[in-house]
Amino acid sequence: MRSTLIEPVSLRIQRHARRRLLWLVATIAAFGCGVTTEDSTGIKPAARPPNILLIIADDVGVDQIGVYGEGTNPATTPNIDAIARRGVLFRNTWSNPVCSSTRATILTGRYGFRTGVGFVARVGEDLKDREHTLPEILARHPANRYGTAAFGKWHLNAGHGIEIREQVLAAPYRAGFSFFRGTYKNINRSYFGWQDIILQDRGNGQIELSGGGFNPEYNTSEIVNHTASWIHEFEKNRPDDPWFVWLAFNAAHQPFHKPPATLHTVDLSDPSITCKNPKPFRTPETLGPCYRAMIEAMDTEIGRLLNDELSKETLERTTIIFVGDNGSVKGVAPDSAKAFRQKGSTYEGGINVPLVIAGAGVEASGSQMPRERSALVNTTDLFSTVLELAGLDPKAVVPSTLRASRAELKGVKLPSVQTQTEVVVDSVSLLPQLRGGQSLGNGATRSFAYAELFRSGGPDPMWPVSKVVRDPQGFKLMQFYQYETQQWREELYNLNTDPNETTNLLNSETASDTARAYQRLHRQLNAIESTGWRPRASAAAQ
Ligand SMILES: [Ca+2]
Repeated sequence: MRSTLIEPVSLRIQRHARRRLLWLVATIAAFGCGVTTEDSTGIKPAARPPNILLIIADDVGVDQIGVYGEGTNPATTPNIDAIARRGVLFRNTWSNPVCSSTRATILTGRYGFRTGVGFVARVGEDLKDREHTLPEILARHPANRYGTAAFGKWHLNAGHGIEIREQVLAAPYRAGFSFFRGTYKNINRSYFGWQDIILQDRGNGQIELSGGGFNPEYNTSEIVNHTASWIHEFEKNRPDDPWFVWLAFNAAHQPFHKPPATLHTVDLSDPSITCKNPKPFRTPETLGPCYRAMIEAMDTEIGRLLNDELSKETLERTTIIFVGDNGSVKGVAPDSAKAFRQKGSTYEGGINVPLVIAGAGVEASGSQMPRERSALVNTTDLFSTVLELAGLDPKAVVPSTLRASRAELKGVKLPSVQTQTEVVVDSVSLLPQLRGGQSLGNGATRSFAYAELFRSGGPDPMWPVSKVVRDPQGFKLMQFYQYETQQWREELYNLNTDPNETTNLLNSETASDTARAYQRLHRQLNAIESTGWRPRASAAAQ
């Protein structure tokens, strides 16, 4: 790196002490239930668990991924399409409408109202140390301790101020990763000049923080370079252990730009295509090509990682998960009426994200088409799915209570969003659906999906506070918080007959089955909230 803003600094953070304590708690709980240690782990001793490569795309909805066949002008994504064709494509996956809150659901398996992350991470509304996360649990795998690393965009935490910089930047470590390299939040300046932070676990609670200079290499490619390097190094040092890699591309979040020409096939020669940031609204004709080129560049680099960087042997031992963190960006929708129904909204354009899973532990498709699942999925479900892929029983390995205490950040007040200490996990494993041929595998599937956006502060039409629930029959109930009245306004749609959500069924005389669906969904929302919903909207109204 040409400049270094952050000198290497060693921090002493008490994550390891916490891990030991949690593992002790889990073990005691298992013995308390009268089961053997072996049963309590849910381990299949003979099988080495797979590596898990979790790829997260930023601001890429189903409309941009070719294999989904939903967009009128998708990006060119042959490598993501190929992952789907090898494995399983989930048609009805809901994330939350923005980055941080979805990422928190994956890491914890819990809805945002439990973790307090309902919007873009802000102080007090970000991932707390008290949560139990995927990398923490995998790293203490009783049979094969996973190596854990995160690359690319973090953006699960907030915080600012020189005095706390090191602690803030160490957030990926506090969340359980032993290695991190990438940006703490979004790229501010350029994909060709981005702050490159490195965290390295040195053991005994010591973490080294370095880097921080502006890396001039193309971000999308560098993230893959760093991922590949870490995997190669890990496999050399710990050849018998699996790894869990959180590969969170900054792409295709703004700043919009023209990627290196070798990484995409989009013609960006028209001088009107400026790819200029910001305000991507109402200009899909000039930003759309850049956006699609950025997605294609990401796809190209995913292909390079899988086909060139990872050995065949490694690939065979790896489960690949590709998921979007929220819908496509506003302003690139071909239909301008949808411009405000994409990222940031709880309409389908904001929360229906791509999810494809293939590789180790996933039954091969056996045809040129992916096995497609229409079952409802929440991004929370990836939590239990990953644990079960690793041979772990979530019920046995997730502690029943949150941490009683957490490391405080000096100088930052972190208000408690909720006071519950019981860990409620909102995660349904997809493992049965990764097997079982073309027919739906056995196993529990969701009777509803849920998404939300909440935040403190006043009304903002760009980010409406809302919560939504849908059922497998296609009925979707939306509630929007009205600041003036402090009441919730409702809309009801039938996604099967009205996928664009144009006809609010509550505006007219409803058929009896619609009325029943409304009552059912209403009860469902109440049931979810009764398990601990803290009405952040009331905070928002303050
Ligand atoms: Ca995002």
